[in-house]
Amino acid sequence: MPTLAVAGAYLHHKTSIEDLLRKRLPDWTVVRPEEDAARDACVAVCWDQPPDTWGRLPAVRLIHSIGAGVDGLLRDPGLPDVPVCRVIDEAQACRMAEYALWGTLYFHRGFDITARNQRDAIWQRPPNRAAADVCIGVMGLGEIGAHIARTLSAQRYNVKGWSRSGRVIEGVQTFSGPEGFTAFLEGVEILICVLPLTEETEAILCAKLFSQLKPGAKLIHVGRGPHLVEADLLRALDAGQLAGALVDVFPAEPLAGDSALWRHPKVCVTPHMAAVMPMSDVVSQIAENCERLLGKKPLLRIVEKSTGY
Ligand code: NDP
Ligand code: OXD
Repeated sequence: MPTLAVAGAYLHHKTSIEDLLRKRLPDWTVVRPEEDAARDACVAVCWDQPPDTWGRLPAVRLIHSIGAGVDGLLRDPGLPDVPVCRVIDEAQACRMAEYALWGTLYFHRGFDITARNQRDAIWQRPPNRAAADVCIGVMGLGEIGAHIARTLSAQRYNVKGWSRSGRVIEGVQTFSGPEGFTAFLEGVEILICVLPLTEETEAILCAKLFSQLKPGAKLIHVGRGPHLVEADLLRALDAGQLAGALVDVFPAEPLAGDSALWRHPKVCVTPHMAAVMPMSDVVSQIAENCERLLGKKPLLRIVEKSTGY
């Protein structure tokens, strides 16, 4: 019987992924790395795996992320040199687009302002502008970012997008690489970060970037915590350079109770909830790759380790 080991936390899911994998792969033994049988595991299914994971899995031939982002795997210094696959899920991209649309409307239609005003019983209508007059910048145009850009463009927002290699998306003005970055940021009023975390993108949401946006811009951050320099964000908000931020991801999750972000009047914090993938989709993608590994067929959704995503 082939063996699969599940290492780390289950992301947001309460259902046991082990039970679902056992049901979907009845011919496999599903264990945790702490169990003796893990020494035979040819597949590791991971999210936030503990540092001692790899020593317990000497036979691993495929590492499968439970989530879309793989920074937690690729940044693991002990990661074995075997293929890493991830999950790419249409339902997740749709949910991310819903969150981005909600955040965009929250800022564009001034719900952030009316929520603050309500506390002081202030009756004041925020400006009511056409979507086409609002410039949105989407950083990252991959499986999720491209879906967000298309969704906002379909709502008539003026959408710009930025990627590494350059992507063409109908109705979206696209830019690429460091050379296209300044032109991308120019005039952006709502910036949405949906980048993967890599050496190039770490700390990209910093004072220099904020100063290149339209004054009073807003940030929607659904990428990864270390993209954002928190102190720069707080300074930009306090100085009025930025007028608001919706932040879903943090360097350490859950966000500590004493973080200034919880209490800042211009920050809306959400608990890494922009998109929770249906666990059935996650399990069926992992199972398919397990079967491919045994059948010596090409694996699906392999991560390009050299680019870091
Ligand atoms: P993809 O790998 O499909 O796409 C990544 C995009 O980012 C690509 O367009 C890529 O460019 C671009 N990119 C990468 N590096 C750079 C760079 N240095 N400069 C400019 N552009 C760059 O990722 P997904 O769309 O599937 O996911 C993106 C991220 O979203 C995940 O890595 C994760 O961090 C986050 N996420 C957050 C969730 C949440 O609930 N908050 C849920 C799911 C994901 P190119 O097209 O040229 O390759
Ligand atoms: C993620 C996910 O990568 O939820 O954040 O899949």
